Amino acid sequence: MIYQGVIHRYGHLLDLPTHSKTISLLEGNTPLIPMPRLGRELACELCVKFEGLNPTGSFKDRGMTAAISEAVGRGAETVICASTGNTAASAAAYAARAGLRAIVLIPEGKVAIGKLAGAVAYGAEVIQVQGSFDDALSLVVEITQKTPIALVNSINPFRIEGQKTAAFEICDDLSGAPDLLCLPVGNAGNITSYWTGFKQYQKGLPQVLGVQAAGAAPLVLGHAVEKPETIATAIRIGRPARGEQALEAAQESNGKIIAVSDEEILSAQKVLAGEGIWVEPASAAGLAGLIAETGKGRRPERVEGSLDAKGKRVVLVCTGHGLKDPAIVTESFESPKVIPATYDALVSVIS
Ligand code: AN7
Repeated sequence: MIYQGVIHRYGHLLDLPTHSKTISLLEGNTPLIPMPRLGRELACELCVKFEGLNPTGSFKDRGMTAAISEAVGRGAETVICASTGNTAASAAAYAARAGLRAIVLIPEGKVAIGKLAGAVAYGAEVIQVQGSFDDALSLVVEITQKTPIALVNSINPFRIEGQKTAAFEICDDLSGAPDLLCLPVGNAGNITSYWTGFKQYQKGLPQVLGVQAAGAAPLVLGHAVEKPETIATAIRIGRPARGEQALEAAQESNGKIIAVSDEEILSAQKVLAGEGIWVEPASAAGLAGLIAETGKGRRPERVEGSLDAKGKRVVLVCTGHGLKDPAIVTESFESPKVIPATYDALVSVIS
């Protein structure tokens, strides 16, 4: 049968109201890519769930199809979200598909260009807020309490329902849950969705390693971060809406939530690119966390109580495509060489 998106495939497992009217861009069905070379280095059986291959380039599309389907089915005319970028692009695309007005609030100057461009291209009204994602989210919550505008951040329960489908796909592809799941944590909707999905699907439960950026690690510090900072702008979030549920997922799964530095994130991004998988910085946090926990260079303080991945089936969730944030790469490499259009010049420049 032709693939028709996550609601068509897994709708019977999603708690969506009967008034929902499916709006889909055939999101989901993303590949679980084996990583044999990197797996050998880390002494585990490693795969990447490449969520950057969704229609708007991130995992957000799984939840957005559900949230927009519900909103349009109940007659909403306008949707709104706060976003570090990917939610904005996804909301904009699905709202366009549904014929809804989309308003997206982003932290001024802190959204990667591929995400901002996406939101604009899909026709959203983009508003920059002089503040953080957390400030923007507070504004969005307030306006949706006072007006009929529909909120499509992951506070919206249908977002979580849709995002559970990634856990279902992994279990279907592996004929069971992996032993360990590593993923970045920002507002904590995704870790909540995976854990809910694995528990519901009953094909086994992974340990969950949630990874925050050190400059935006409220769940590791145990308190909100007023001024979050990280080059991984997707997870530059100081007050995660579903923080409690993220901590529960880590605890119930016998996993943990850790923080990694921006250097570790960028280095993990390079490692993945060296295997042919280009992801945005936030999406490399899962690998950075796995390396910090189990790699040869693991930090001494992590040896005690660190997760053991040896010989285990490990899935890295790579949440967004590298094309979302080209600047992080192009700013750090030298411009490609320029040569005259002659054979001799080519030979001399490559030898
Ligand atoms: C690539 O788009 O919060 O822990 O507003 O874009 O569910 O928040 C993005 C988050 C990981 C963290 N990886 O997921 C937004 C937004 C990427 C992301 C996360 C995000 P959550």
